[in-house]
Amino acid sequence: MYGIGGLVFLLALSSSLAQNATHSQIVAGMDKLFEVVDINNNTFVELTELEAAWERFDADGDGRVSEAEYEQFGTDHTYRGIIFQEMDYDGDGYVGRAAIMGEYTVMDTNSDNTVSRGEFDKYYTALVENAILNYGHLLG
Ligand SMILES: [Ca+2]
Ligand SMILES: [Ca+2]
Ligand SMILES: [Ca+2]
Repeated sequence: MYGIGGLVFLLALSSSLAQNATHSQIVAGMDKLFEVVDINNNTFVELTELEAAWERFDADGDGRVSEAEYEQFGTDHTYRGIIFQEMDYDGDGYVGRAAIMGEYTVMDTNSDNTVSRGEFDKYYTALVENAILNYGHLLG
């Protein structure tokens, strides 16, 4: 469901969001996150920028992210294992690059092949609110 790019960004959030953050606090947090992700500051998130985040996870460079590689990046998200399993749709223990493409397509709600600041904010606000809803908290 959620691409691994989303996880990179969720991990980057760390403790910047309180457990009981309000909707407007979450939106503000995601909007701040956009500036981190938009590496070249052109007010759009390109696929390459998402891929760069994903590549940080693939420590051994074999083109796929294992659960062990993924877990090295986060220690304070108790639900991360559950999310990893959701992303690993074929159950082989790895999340591949295809998940990034999938996420990008879902984020681009008006299908103009770019992800705007508004599209990004909306996607990640929903993602975080879903996580809180499903797991009762954002941080472990
Ligand atoms: Ca950009
Ligand atoms: Ca790997
Ligand atoms: Ca778009």
